[in-house]
Amino acid sequence: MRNFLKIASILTIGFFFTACIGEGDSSASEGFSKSGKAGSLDVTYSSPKPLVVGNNNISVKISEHGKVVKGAKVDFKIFMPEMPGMPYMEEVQNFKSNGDIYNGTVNFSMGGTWQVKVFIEKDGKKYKYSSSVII
Ligand SMILES: [Cu+2]
Repeated sequence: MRNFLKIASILTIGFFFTACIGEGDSSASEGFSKSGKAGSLDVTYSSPKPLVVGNNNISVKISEHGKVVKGAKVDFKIFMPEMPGMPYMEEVQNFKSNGDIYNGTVNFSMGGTWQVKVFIEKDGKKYKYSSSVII
């Protein structure tokens, strides 16, 4: 019985560990950060604080083959599908370029799961990064 519990707890810890890595969350830091691919681009979006209902300062960092991508057009879109008693909601922000990152303020108007799309235009090419967050 003792061995079984030991194995079960090791498996549980292992599962959470894998889940975190798989999601691309950096749970170790206090803020929020998530990353993934948009074609050949690596995209990370983050906030110095955990995301909340209301305004959030969000930064997007883009790199290609390890090199920071500057001067791209970055649109940050969030949306929540229609639900019983709630219409479809969306917000799109054009993020301003600020050195190596792109910044914007995003307002999550309610709690729940929001879909996130980052549209990037670089050298006439279009890229899209899809993600989601739970507020
Ligand atoms: Cu909703």
